[in-house]
Amino acid sequence: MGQTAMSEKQKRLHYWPDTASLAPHMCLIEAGASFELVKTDLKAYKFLTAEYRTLNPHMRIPTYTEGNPDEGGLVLYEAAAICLHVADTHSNSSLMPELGSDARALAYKYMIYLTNTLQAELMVFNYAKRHCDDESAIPSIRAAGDQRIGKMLEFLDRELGDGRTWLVPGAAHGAVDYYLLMLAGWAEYFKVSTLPSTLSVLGPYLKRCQDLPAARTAIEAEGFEPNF
Ligand SMILES: N[C@@H](CCC(=O)N[C@@H](CS)C(=O)NCC(=O)O)C(=O)O
Repeated sequence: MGQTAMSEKQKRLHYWPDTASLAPHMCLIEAGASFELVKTDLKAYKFLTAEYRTLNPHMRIPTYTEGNPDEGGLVLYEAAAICLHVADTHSNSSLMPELGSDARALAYKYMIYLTNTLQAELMVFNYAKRHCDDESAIPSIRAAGDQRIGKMLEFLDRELGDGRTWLVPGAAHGAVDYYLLMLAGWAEYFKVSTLPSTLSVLGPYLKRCQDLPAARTAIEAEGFEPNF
């Protein structure tokens, strides 16, 4: 009796436009969830209050909560974990293929590939100064990252080149497509030398992802210019 039903718990997503909160934001919209968007400018916020640190010790965006964090409510960070949790709690959505299916296994493969490779590399590229003691090393770190990001985007272009509509062959669009749209948007914004939009299959695929109603709605709500 004491427990609030999951559907009644207030959901909140701490976001900043066009950052790692974008895929969770699109997944929440796709799932039809009702949630509050909390704009959280870390540059200003981290010096102003310790409140956010209690939610996310890494002081990163995004953080997602369900219910009151002070009363044992769920506090979740890591963008991919939020996307997968939203899929799990909205199993009537097509965010992830059916549990136990081959398609579901492939969706895990792509989600983990994206977080472990493309996202990690984009972070090093963007925050190169955090990866060296000597500032003169920054251009070389970025140049190596640029090459590696290009190879990853070309790999994804080849994967999509077999005629599939969405990243998981034969499946509906879902969380992995929103995740790739988010990461490719950063690559485009960072002006890497292999721009995702210029790749023959990946480019049109990204446009297709961006045209999905949940993507359009999230981009409009966050108020940034679409990357594709
Ligand atoms: N692995 C984390 C990374 C989150 C992350 O680094 N977010 C960036 C925005 S895209 C951030 O908060 N950066 C602020 C900083 O690193 O100071 C995730 O996927 O949620």
